[in-house]
Formats: sequence, C-alpha cells, structure tokens
Amino acid sequence: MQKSVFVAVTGRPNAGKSSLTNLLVGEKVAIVSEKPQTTRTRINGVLTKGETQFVFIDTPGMHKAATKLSEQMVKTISNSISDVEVAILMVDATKKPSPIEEKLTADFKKCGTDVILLLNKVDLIKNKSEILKIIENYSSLYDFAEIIPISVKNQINTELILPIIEKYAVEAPHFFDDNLPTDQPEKIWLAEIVREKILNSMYEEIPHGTAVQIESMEFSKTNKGEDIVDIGVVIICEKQSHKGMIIGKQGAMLKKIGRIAREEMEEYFEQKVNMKIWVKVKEDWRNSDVLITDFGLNAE
Ligand SMILES: Nc1nc2c(ncn2[C@@H]2O[C@H](COP(=O)(O)OP(=O)(O)O)[C@@H](O)[C@H]2O)c(=O)[nH]1
Ligand SMILES: [Mg+2]
Repeated sequence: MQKSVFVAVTGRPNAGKSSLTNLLVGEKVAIVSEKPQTTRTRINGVLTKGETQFVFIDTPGMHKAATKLSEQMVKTISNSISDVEVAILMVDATKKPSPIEEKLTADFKKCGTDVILLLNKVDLIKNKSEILKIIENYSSLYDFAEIIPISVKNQINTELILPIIEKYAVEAPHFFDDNLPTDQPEKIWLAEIVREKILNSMYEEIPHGTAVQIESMEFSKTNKGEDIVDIGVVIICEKQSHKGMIIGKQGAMLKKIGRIAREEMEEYFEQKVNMKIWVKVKEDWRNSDVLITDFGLNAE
C-alpha cells in the first residue's frame, strides 16, 4: 500500500529551510544563499523511499511584508501549513525566539498541527550546555512533537529526521512522480540557478529587486555534432542604475554570473550550454500584481 506524507518546512528567513529540503531530498531543488528571502515561492521537494513518498514544502521565510511580492510570500506560508500531515519549525539556534516564531506557532495552534522543532546551526554553538537553555526558550512557545538540535551544514542529527516524519505518513497514492526530486517546471529551475548566482555575487538591494525569466530553450547540435542547449535569459531589475551594476565594468559582472550559471546548467543537462543574457528595467515590478503574476510569483 502506498503511503504519503506532506511536510511544511517553516521558519524565519535564513534559518536553513532550503538547505534542509535539499539535504533530505538528496538533490538541489531550492537555491540557497546567505541572504534572507532567497526563496520566493513554495517549492515542493519530493523523495520516495520504499512505499512512502515524502513531500517537503519549502516555504519563503516568514517576515514582515513591505511590498506586494512579500505579501504574496507571506500568504504562501499560511496556505502551506493548513493541509500537511506534519510541519517543521526550523530555527537558527544562535538566535532568540522572535515575533516570527510566535506568529508561526499561533498559526499552528489554530490548525492543531503536529510540529517538529529543529534547532539548526548548532555547529556554531561552542558551549553545548547552552543548547538546553535554547530548548527551554522555544518549548514555552508550543507543545512540539519533537525537538532536535541539528546542523544541516555538518550533518549533525540530520539522520534522525526522516524516520520521525515517516511516522506521520498516511495511506494514500503518491501525489508526485517517484523519480523526480521536484515538481518545479524546468524553466523555473533554470531561472532560479541564475538568480542564485546574482544573490551570491551582488549586494542585497539589487538581488532583492531582481527577477529572472527563461525566454527560450532550444536543443540543437554544434557543427562538430555535439549536443548543445541554447538558453535565452532575461534579468529584470528595478532601476537603470541597477542594470548598470548587474552588467558591471565592461560586462564583467554579467560575464561572471553567466559563466557560473552556465557551468551549473551544464552539470544539470550533462551537455554543453550556450547562454545569452539580456538585462531589462521594469520600475517597481515588486508592487505590480500583473508582473508578479507574469513572473510566476503569486501565491496561488
Ligand atoms: N553554520 C551553518 N550554516 C547553515 C546551516 N544550515 C544552513 N546554513 C546557511 O544559512 C544560510 C541560509 O540558508 P538557506 O537554506 O537559504 O535558509 P532559508 O532562508 O531558511 O531557506 C546559507 O548561507 C546556508 O549555507 C548550518 O547547519 N550551519
Ligand atoms: Mg529558502
């Protein structure tokens, strides 16, 4: 009999939710950066082990909404926790509980959700006796089903997570393809790879106002007969001055972003990639419902 378990991965920006989803699924399905609000939409990571299909819903980090885009991101989180078998609350163990955790646990109370508390980044805690104190701080917020100190980075205790989640599996046909690690459309994933390289190469203000779209993707052969994929990428930014910075001196920044994105895509396709990138300015797109929908970033 097939079983399935839906897991909402929640927590504040930068707690390590996408890193955990990637680790548990065993493949990179969500981009990761040291900047908050890297994840913009809900991403399903899928892992099938034996009879059980695990579906991890990696959510954007809960934060105070300042633009229409961030309103959509916060809505995505509330939509995610109502329909799951179990939720993970991921916290950065080096930080004290904040209004974000309070809001999330209030939502859990409303829905009566079973919640596993993961105290991540314990690799950064020198004095291990502090962990007890941290557990105490957080356990006053909610009656958690389990509390586990972990480090995704150093894989401390991370092997404990799947067996615990499996206890929440219910008899149900598998919802997603057993052989694919995500239901994200390929073009969205390719655009995310480019956005990750921008996040990791540039200062905060610019990546947060940037969207990436794949305009074209064509498989062909080089004149030597090698397989090659031609990919057309458009980077949308909010200001003319940002466009200049994304392109860089004599195109240096864009070349760097293009090169590392292309290398990762070549690994993904296991063949050559030829990439063309355009940079366009669309002022204030983060407050435009039409453009948010166009870029696939609304909560529905
Ligand atoms: N030191 C440490 N850093 C981590 C750990 N897990 C994730 N990170 C880092 O924390 C940052 C945010 O991770 P990410 O998965 O994007 O967080 P998200 O915003 O919650 O999805 C990245 O720079 C990660 O490399 C951990 O266990 N220890
Ligand atoms: Mg994330």
